[in-house]
Amino acid sequence: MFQDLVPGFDALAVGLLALLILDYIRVSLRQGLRTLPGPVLARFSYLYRLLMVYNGDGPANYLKIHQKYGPIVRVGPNEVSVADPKMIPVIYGIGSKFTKTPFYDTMAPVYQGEVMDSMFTARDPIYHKHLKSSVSQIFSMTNMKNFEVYTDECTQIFMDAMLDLENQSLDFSKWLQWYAFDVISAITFQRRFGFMEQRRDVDDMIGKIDTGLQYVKILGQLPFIIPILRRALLSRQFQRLNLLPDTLDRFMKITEEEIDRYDHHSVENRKAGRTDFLAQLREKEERSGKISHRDMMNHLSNNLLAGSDTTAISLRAMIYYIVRTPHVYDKIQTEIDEADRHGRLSKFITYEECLKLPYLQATMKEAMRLHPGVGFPLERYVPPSGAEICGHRLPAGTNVSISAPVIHQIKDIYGEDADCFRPERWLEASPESLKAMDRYFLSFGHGARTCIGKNISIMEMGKFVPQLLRHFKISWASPLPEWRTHASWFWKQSGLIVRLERRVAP
Ligand code: HEM
Ligand SMILES: *[C@@H]1O[C@H](CO)[C@@H](O)[C@H](O)[C@H]1NC(C)=O
Ligand SMILES: *[C@@H]1O[C@H](CO)[C@@H](O)[C@H](O)[C@H]1NC(C)=O
Ligand SMILES: CC(=O)N[C@H]1CO[C@H](CO)[C@@H](O)[C@@H]1O
Repeated sequence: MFQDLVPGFDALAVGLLALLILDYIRVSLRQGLRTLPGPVLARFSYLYRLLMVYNGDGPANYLKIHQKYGPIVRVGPNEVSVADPKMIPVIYGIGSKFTKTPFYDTMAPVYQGEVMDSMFTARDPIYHKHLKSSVSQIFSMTNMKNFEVYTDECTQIFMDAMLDLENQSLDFSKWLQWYAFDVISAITFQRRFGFMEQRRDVDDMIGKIDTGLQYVKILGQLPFIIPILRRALLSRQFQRLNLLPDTLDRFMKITEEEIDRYDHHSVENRKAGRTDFLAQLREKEERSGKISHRDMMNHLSNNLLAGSDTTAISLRAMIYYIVRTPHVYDKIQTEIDEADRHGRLSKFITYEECLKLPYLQATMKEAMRLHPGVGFPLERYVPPSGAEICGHRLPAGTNVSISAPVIHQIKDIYGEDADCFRPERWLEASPESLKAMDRYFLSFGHGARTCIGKNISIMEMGKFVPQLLRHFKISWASPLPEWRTHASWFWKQSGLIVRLERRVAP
């Protein structure tokens, strides 16, 4: 009987294997994709995508495949990476029908047992519009002056700590993140987590985000797992198993506490003239209608998640490139000192004042060009009508993406020395080239889903960096010649070891 069954098993196994192979071949020959250049493994399997990002070198690997295969590369069974700047408005432009892919589901938090898509993760354009409409005014340029006082408080704490730690080797990768985190929480609900005061990762909050990002990095490459995981995350049994660390729980709790605190003291708050994000949202409700508690939680917690790592990365990039490029350091220092001598800088440099430091602004852009905060491709679906991308007709549902680190290296746009740190390029460019450099600058994304927090981060960095350079001389103090970087969506750096020495402004 057993022998009778074995041949049957064999036939079944062979049959299944044949089906699997046929399926692989079918996938690899997918209409519209089979003629695209790219590595062979990528046609069959998501493994290739995973291998490209696994070690944290995604940005360099995406650059490499485009150098090898050209401006359009098939990077997965149904995934295409594009390095042609002319396609940026097509894919991401306002009015484009390309929506976000399940990749973004990996970053949605869970609140009260239900997935809570944020303005950043939302894939449905209607839901996205609903979320955006209640907050967009708070992110406007004119509203930034209401947030300056909160950043100044944090800057004071940072500077005091630097005086205290004068001449010692400091891990600035950590300090800048502590700063950015405390700033965004102060702006959001007038509470600092206290990273700078305690000089440590309070409640392991940063560590937990990092752990979460490792999941994003890996699971985001394996889209067939995402819906399964999403369902699992919501099941009671799974939550009891506690397999995934509660990465975002702590943020949700704090956000909830802060809403409570505000609501219990709303009269005092109003007298005290609070102008943080939470206070402004509550005031706005009186003019334009109630915002649900869930949406409130959504907006506030999303500020913390979207606005801390990104700004920290960009601050690190600025400090790193300034310190490692002496002629840039000299020039920026001269610009700051000159403005200072002429009485054009307040005790805390204001947003308005920093916008009048052109070399500083160019340095900020250049640092973000070479090292964008988001190092991964920004994935979108081709709409139901299909699309013409780089001369290829791609079918509906194909996933297309463009990566900032790849676009920012294109010599036709950024110059022959696109791989060098040279802020001058932003000041010397002809009006037409400058327009292209700006239009294709992808550090904040592009178009319909561009970063809404851009004004906050430009304000924050523009005020902080000159304030620091005004009062301290920063030098490289690491035994290693470089920092280290690891991209898992965010392109984080470590090993930014420096020493600060107090200086007397001339
Ligand atoms: C230098 C700092 C920052 C960088 C480099 C950055 C980068 C980005 C990028 C690349 C996107 C688009 C992502 C995509 O297309 O998938 C984005 C979206 C977003 N960012 Fe930022 N960001 C920064 C700061 C902030 C801050 C401070 C906040 C909030 C306080 C914020 C909130 C958001 C939100 C809500 C979105 C989604 C917008 C939408 O889809 O409508 N970001 N950011
Ligand atoms: C920043 O402020 C300017 C001026 O108010 C506004 O046009 C722009 O939309 C703001 N940026 C974002 C991303 O909201
Ligand atoms: C730091 O170093 C400078 C120059 O070496 C010195 O003048 C200063 O006193 C030192 N400060 C402290 C707090 O050690
Ligand atoms: C990586 C990714 O999100 N891939 C998606 C591409 O599109 C197909 C359907 O068209 C999805 O099933 C994949 O998950």
